Amino acid sequence: MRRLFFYLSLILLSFISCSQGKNVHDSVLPATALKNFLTDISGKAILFGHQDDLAYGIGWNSIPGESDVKRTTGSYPAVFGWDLGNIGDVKNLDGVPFDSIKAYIKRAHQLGGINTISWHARYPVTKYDSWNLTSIDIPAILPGGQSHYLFVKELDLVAGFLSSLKDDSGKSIPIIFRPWHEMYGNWFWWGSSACSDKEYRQLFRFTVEYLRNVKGLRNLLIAFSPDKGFNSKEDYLKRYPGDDVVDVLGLDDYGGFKQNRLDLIVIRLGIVIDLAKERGKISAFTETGNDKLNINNWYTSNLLQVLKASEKTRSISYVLVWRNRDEKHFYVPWPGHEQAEDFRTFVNDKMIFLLDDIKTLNQ
Ligand code: BMA
Repeated sequence: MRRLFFYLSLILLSFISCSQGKNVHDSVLPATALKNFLTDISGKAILFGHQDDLAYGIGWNSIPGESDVKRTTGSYPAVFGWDLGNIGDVKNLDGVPFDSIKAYIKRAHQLGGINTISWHARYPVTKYDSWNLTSIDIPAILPGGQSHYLFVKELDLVAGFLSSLKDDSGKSIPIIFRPWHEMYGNWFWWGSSACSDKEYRQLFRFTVEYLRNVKGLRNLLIAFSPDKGFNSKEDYLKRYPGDDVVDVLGLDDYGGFKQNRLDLIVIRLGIVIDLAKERGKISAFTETGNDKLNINNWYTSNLLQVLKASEKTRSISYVLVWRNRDEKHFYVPWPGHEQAEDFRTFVNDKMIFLLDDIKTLNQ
């Protein structure tokens, strides 16, 4: 009798999951569902993302429902980027209150979007910002170091924030967490001038192991996100912390566009995609853009060319452009901007998915 009940429940469960169709946020473990979704869409669509999209834009700040991507195209982006820099304060490093970020993440998730979080971390000992290289001592903050407890304190704040991200029914919201990014450049304290390759791997591994094993977080896909400072698979992997602590292989590349070397971006994306395929990971163009859009029709003449350069580049799962702070620092055109029409042409491409396009997958 018990066994019959068990089989009947199984049939009922599979019926329920089939009838719901494919969904970005289905399945048991939130992170696994997201990983499966991103794997499935590879080659069919490239999701478009924007940093701080719901928080502010050109000429507006904290107006519920607003978004520069939506103002210009009619749809929200498919991917929403956020940052935990200055965690512990009321507002993040770009002036967005952490409570608001939480609400935006919840809203984006509710709408069917994907959230990714970067962390422009302060150095835990001095609390200087990510770009300040004064008195950096990585061994001091690693396990066994005299200031390790200060690093753990920061991670506790990060874990507190990430674990508080829940939907209305109390289920954890899946997040692509992207710590210690652009590690081959020399501008961050975890970059090439103040942190060795070995120290970097330890820093990364400790972060992920602490969040997953000590704090028990199950809603994270972890992204490893180098800047353009590599020319081969070997270079890309120099600081790779290991397959067990990474889910998404990324690329942050602005310089290739600035230097008009689209060919090099295609090569770098190719390296990321090849490695991701070999290792069963997701590949993503985790950060890019053309600040102030000073390259003519950048979205179709540059970004789309790179994304659609080959069968291979088309298999990237998403691309995220940086924030719209004001008219002196922005990446997405607003409705009256001279490249607004070009941006609409870009998002109307069959491969490029905004939030409304994701919704059509489930119909
Ligand atoms: C940079 C700029 C800065 C910002 C930082 C973190 O690219 O946008 O103004 O503080 O990212 O978001």
